[in-house]
Amino acid sequence: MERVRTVCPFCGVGCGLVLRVEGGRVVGLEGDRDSRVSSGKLCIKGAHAHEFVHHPDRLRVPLIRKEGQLVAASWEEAVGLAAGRLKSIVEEHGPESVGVLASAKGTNEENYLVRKFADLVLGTLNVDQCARLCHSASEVALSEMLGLGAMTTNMEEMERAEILLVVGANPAEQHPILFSRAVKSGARLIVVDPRLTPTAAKADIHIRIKPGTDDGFLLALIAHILRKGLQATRFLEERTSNFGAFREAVGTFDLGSVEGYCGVPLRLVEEIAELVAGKRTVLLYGMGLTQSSNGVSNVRALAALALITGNVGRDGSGVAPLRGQNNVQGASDMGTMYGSSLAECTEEYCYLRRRIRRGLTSVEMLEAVLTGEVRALYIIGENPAMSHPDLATARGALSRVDFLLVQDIFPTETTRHAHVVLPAASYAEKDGTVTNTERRVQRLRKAVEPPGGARADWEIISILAGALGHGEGFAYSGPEEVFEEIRKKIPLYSGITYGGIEEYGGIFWPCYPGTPPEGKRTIYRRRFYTASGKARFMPLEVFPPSVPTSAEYPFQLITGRLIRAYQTGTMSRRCPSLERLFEGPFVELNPQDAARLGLEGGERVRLESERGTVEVIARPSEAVPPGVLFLPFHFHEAAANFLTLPELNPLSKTPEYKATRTRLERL
Ligand SMILES: Nc1nc2c(c(=O)[nH]1)N[C@H]1C(S)=C(S)[C@@H](COP(=O)(O)OP(=O)(O)OC[C@H]3O[C@@H](n4cnc5c(=O)[nH]c(N)nc54)[C@H](O)[C@@H]3O)O[C@H]1N2
Ligand SMILES: Nc1nc2c(c(=O)[nH]1)N[C@H]1C(S)=C(S)[C@@H](COP(=O)(O)OP(=O)(O)OC[C@H]3O[C@@H](n4cnc5c(=O)[nH]c(N)nc54)[C@H](O)[C@@H]3O)O[C@H]1N2
Ligand code: SF4
Ligand SMILES: [Mo]
Repeated sequence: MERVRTVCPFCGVGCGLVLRVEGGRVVGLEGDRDSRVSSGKLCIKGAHAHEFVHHPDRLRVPLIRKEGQLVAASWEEAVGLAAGRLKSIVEEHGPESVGVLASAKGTNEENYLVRKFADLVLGTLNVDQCARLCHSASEVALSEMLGLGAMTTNMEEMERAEILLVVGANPAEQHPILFSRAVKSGARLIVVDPRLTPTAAKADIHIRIKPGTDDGFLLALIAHILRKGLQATRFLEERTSNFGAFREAVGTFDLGSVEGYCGVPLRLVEEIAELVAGKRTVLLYGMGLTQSSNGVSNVRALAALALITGNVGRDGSGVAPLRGQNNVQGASDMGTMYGSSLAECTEEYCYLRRRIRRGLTSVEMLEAVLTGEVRALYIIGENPAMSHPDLATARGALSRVDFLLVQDIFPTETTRHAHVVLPAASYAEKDGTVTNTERRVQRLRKAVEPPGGARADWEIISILAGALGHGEGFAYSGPEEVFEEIRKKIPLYSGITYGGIEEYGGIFWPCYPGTPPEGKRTIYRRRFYTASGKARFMPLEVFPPSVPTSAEYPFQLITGRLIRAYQTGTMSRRCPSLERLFEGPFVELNPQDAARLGLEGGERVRLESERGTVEVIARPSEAVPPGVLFLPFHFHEAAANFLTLPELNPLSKTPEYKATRTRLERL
């Protein structure tokens, strides 16, 4: 039996796996004891990550649409068709009529090639990926304030923190191994979440905040610290700019309003403010902050709190956006999220940066299909027919686009609309690198051959480029050669090599030829990555929650996740050990609301928003407060995004997945 060390394909923690290979098949796995991330531990998803690899549903051959049906085709025919359609659409409607969605499931090498393909071969700025639906508020706020849209710290520092302040994230379910590492040293855990999540259940203090009011709460913490004079004065003087104006603006904040606005007693605000100001604190956060019409202002407020308490760039502290997908950090570093910080990218890499217009973002691309502005979509490893908001509109766009090319490992709700489907290799079938939530670059290693005729994404992109007359710019012997090009183009990665990753068990970016060979675990120790080298305060505003409930739609719906399911379910729901735990799509509601509606639990109910309806089983639970519903977005049987609204945060272009006014009726 052969054992192949690689990285878990699910979340951004990046735990190490050892795949057991027999007769060309992955027959099992165990946690990699040598992994510097996980020391052999795995959560329930990682422990079953081999189960989808040989699933009979895997796409094995290219498919093309003939007379309305997707039928098997040769690579030659499928690639010829795709290249021909892309070419003619670009010629007829211009390069900006093509949109590309890249994949946070792809490696760094693959994402780099997607960006290069969009820039050089298609000439379109419309490149984006799921980070837009996720942490783009962090990209916006952290890069303008600190310089880079990434975690400032790492898991080892979390173990040295005295306080862990978790806002709008549920790492006990969504980043389990990171969470168990962070809490093991006994730091005080403060969790801000309207729901009593498994994370909140472990907290010393759980703030059951009113949904959508985090900017007010964070500003109240800041205002109290400044009023008491507890700020880190020397740090603020030496390392930050704009503090004066910021302080003045905060001075007018009415601390007395916090209880009514956020539902948090002032006494608790004061207690938490004093803890954060006085102790080494890591501020961890997630989708509760970013998937909101207030997303950017929420993250600005959180980063400002870290700055005024001096909790950046020093031991046991930091700002920690919990990045979602296994390679969402890397995909953004490679430039597939248009506008991601790439603070130091060289001119030549950003082929199109000099152009003034910005590209369309993920949700905007589908909207642009409906106006005729976008005519072709190339979707690699994303499933917008489940993950985008307002699915009726999103699916309408997918069914109307002139040409849809989808590259995935499984048939999905999105491939159903495709004109051409290309079968991709999974994580177990390819080499490359992925970057975890700590900025740690690790190696994926090929364990088995892809099924049938499936090919690695990097290879497919090269083949397509060749068919479009750009063979020479995409002729690579393998991922390592692509990585060598990345090193030359993206300075933050310039000191990283495959050999170095092997030697040090992963390398943190920034890593330059001169930096310590393991890269920089903690950034901003001496300077920020802004032009002046100082962190920059941004003005803070408190925005009311955008869509208040009404008599017609009396509930606020939060959509989110469960520990045993992953995203749109394409992979996790094909792991029999995880799917066995599936109890059918459900909505959680507070027992008081259930009683008022005459529900005992187990009944079928219809949820209805201004956009659509879904039918699920009612599950009364104290985990949600009265007036709030919780619906996981993993179920294709009852896709939560039929309910969500298409409105986007104007700066980050992230949908408001965490607040949809909804009505609930017994069926
Ligand atoms: N098991 C599992 N793990 C995953 C994933 C998965 O699908 N399944 N997906 C991965 C991805 S891509 C991502 S982005 C991460 C996401 O990881 P998290 O950020 O933890 O994501 P969510 O669970 O969607 O939302 C976090 C919390 O925000 C809370 N919340 C909602 N509204 C508000 C609010 O107004 N204020 C506050 N303070 N909190 C609020 C919700 O109750 C929820 O508990 O998880 C990654 N890990
Ligand atoms: N209502 C609601 N909606 C949400 C969210 C929410 O909290 N609530 N969260 C949002 C967030 S944070 C995110 S990140 C998005 C995720 O949205 P998506 O990225 O659209 O969802 P995934 O299910 O992660 O899709 C990944 C796809 O890649 C495929 N895949 C896996 N490995 C490979 C590979 O190696 N190559 C290729 N080519 N394909 C591969 C999988 O089969 C799957 O179809 O959803 C967003 N949507
Ligand atoms: S915590 Fe994330 S990376 Fe680690 S095993 Fe679980 S899903 Fe995989
Ligand atoms: Mo995400």
